[in-house]
Amino acid sequence: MEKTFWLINVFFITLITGLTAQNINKEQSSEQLSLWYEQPAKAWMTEALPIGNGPLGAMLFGGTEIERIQFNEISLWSGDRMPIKDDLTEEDMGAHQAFGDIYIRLGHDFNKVTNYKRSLDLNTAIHLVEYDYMGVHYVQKAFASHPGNVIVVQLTADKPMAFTGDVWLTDMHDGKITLDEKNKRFYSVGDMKNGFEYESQLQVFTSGEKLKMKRSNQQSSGMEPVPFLGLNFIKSDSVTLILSAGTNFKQDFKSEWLGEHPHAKVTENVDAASLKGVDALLVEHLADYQNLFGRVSFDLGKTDSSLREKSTLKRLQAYKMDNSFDPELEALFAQYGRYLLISCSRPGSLPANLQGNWNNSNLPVWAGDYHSNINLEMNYWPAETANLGECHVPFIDYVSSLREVSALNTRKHYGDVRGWTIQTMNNATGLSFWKWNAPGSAWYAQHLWEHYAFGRDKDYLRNTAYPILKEICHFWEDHLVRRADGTLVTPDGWSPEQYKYEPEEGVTYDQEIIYDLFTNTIEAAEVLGGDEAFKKKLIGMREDLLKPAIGRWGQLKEWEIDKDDPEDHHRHVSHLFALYPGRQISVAKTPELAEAAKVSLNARGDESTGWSRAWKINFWARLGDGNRSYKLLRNLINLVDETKTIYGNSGAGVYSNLLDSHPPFQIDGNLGATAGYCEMLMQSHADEIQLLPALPSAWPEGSVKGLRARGGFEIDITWKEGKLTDVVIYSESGLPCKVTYNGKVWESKTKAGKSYTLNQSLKR
Ligand code: FUC
Repeated sequence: MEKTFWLINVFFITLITGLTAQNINKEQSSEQLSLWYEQPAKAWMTEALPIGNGPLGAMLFGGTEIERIQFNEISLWSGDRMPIKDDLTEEDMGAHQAFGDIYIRLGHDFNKVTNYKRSLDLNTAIHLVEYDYMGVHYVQKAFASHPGNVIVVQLTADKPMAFTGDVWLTDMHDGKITLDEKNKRFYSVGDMKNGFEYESQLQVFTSGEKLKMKRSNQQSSGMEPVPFLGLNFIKSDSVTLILSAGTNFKQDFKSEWLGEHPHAKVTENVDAASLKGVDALLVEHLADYQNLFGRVSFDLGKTDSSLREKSTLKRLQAYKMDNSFDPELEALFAQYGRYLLISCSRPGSLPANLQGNWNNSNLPVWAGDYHSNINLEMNYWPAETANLGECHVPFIDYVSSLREVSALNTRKHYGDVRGWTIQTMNNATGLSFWKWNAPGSAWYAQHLWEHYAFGRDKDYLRNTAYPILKEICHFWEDHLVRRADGTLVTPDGWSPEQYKYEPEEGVTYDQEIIYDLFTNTIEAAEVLGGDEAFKKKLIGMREDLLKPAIGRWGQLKEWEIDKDDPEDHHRHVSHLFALYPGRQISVAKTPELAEAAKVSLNARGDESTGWSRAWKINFWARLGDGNRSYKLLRNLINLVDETKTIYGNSGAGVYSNLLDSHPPFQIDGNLGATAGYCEMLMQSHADEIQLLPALPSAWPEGSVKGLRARGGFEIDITWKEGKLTDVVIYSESGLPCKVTYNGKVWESKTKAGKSYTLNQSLKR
């Protein structure tokens, strides 16, 4: 099926100068962009609300008797740092660790509290708790400042001397907690017995003078509100807390991952923030956060006002039970993924793990690790399209940091090969555990290329991305097997996580990811020039790779041998990598394979784990079926409270705090879903920008502003009655631009820094 495009010869372009990303989005109000609840959270996983600044993350409960603020630092890991043994165990790999909690005891009996509301405003990244108690109106405001690397909590009231209670800090390990009584600062200092040292400091400000230290004989476990060492305040006008935490983790294999003790840095953060004060910190926080968050807006339609007034929990219940039409909740969920990524992935720290940076356990499920066979990659699917390129950087830095250690591991396992790859479970220091995932590093490499494809920073491509792409190609040059007929296959592939089958040749998942790696590297070599021989070699090898093929029941084959079971509802759909996030299969260029992908997807079914549903939103968007994507989206915004691990289809969806349930909580489903919205509304993987490629009939009217397309473009799209009405394209890099909608094409040169309004040409 050839798509017939015709070139519009006459089109109208309005040049708007000076329109930049930063001033296009003030369109979704805080009201529309808030999660809110009528009761304090009881359960960490399903109810508490997350804030974070990249390195620090916290979950807030909004308690009135006791408030609990559970916090994390993204580099606090147990386990070993260095690949010391041949057969690593899960214990060697360790796990991401919980750090500690702040508790504030106010003793406001919730039964006597009125007008209670706790909320999280995605526009400002502020968590707010408000209520009335004994004639006093109480407000608790909390935010995580990225510029200051602190978490700030401020309690105020409309009457003086309203606060009497205790505050204390806990530690989830055997750290020592001390209190500098004079300066009202808590310290928790410890080490993980693996070389990693950590420290947190909590500065307390109260207005009353009657502050005293309180000791208890009971040891705090970090889970229960037992003050080991508390600070008691009496009749204070307000309570302000400033927390910072850090470790000596250094993202450098050569230094054995060890840097400075965090004491100086944490002290500096808390001192500087204390000096600044909450108001100045807030101004700084808003400028930083909104610069990222404010770039994109989603208007997917209006929710009925009677529904809009309800709490997030009630809306989720209505969405599930009454099949309510709630496009504002859907837009909120799209933005939540952006909020979460901004809050747990900032340059200078580790990437988002399985739970982003929100973890209350020292034995989190799957170690709270970096899973290479879908999860870590999915976390970063929205990074570029949802206009958060900066938030992609921690993943890229992480990949860079793995090179040497992974090359050692790879040679131990694969023998005499160049380059490197990884296993399925990975920690912060490149310790790899469980099944080898041979194409894992090539999948990571896709992200390095995509960061260039959207951002067009040639220096980055030359100095950071290309050397890594190239060395991963070297791994495949050495590891691929050439058959007698010249075909290149992987010798030992495994389609994740199909336990029934032993490793074998030419598994589709491997072949497609290698194809993607070679394609990206070839394009990178073209951009940079000067590596002709290598480029030619890759072109030849790509040609010889075993390609995706159609099986006996019309499915896209998962293995070379046609053994796919039509009753297989496995959550992984690895053989469709080429459809998304890859670009080898598309409706336009490979229609038969796209059709086969549909057959496979239909057989797999829509019901599966959280992340699997999110992936399927993206697949159907690439297949141009917006209604099916929408169905999957509804399947994902499915209120559940299941917290045990289930691999099948039950318990998957979202918790009342909108965090994705695998189950249990796993952040990939949130982030993959946000990527899905972007793919439904715009795609740019096929050398053109496709507008509204998979618009569902549930969103007849709306707009999306600030999405990012490959080639360095930012796009605003408006539609009515399911049809495009307005498009504005902002060119960041000045590359030529090709836009398509419904078979119509607009092509033009662009100038960097200019915006183009395509009014008539595409709409007719
Ligand atoms: C992969 C998936 C599981 C889970 C785990 C963290 O192994 O198959 O469903 O998401 O990663």
